[in-house]
Amino acid sequence: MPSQVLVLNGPNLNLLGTREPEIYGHETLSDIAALCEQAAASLGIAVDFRQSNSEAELVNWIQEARTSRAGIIINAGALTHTSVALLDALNASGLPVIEVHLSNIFRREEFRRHSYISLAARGVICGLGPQGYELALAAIARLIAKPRKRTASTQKATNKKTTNKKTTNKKTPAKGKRTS
Ligand code: CA2
Repeated sequence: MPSQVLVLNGPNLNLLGTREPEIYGHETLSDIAALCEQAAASLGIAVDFRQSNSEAELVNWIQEARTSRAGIIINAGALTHTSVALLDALNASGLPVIEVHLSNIFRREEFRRHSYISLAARGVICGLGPQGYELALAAIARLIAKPRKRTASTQKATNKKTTNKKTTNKKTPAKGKRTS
């Protein structure tokens, strides 16, 4: 069975394609869902694409994903800038998370520049419209296939631990006994 990725969309994203096309484009959320299905199929993964206007429902879905999904892609809408509950749920999931925004949140109002979601995300894609979801899927497919790479510092810490273990495993000679 292919790995399944949860693609979550937050408040008001169900309105896509109906208003503010100069910011969010003309595609509807159903168009983006279809794009994701197509992209996922070509990457050999599956998507579970959802939208909710309720923060609680989004938190519940993230909690459920912990045991049944391989990763999460999230456009939390306006909750991006307010929700510690979503941040905590994402961190608790232990899953790789990619954050997506249709618009470039850094070219807009000041309050959109801060994201709680980013603190849980392995990567953030914004300003590329629906293509951002495709890119996020490609990125998460690689993260799923290849678990987290060790950085030079984590590798150094592991080496140190191994060396310490070897040293402490050495039998200490009993008092007064010679070892050679
Ligand atoms: O750019 C994005 O994807 C956002 O997550 C969209 C959110 C916004 O609050 C974030 O700052 C950036 C808003 C989604 C509302 O979408 C609408 C679409 C059409 C008409 C009205 C709202």
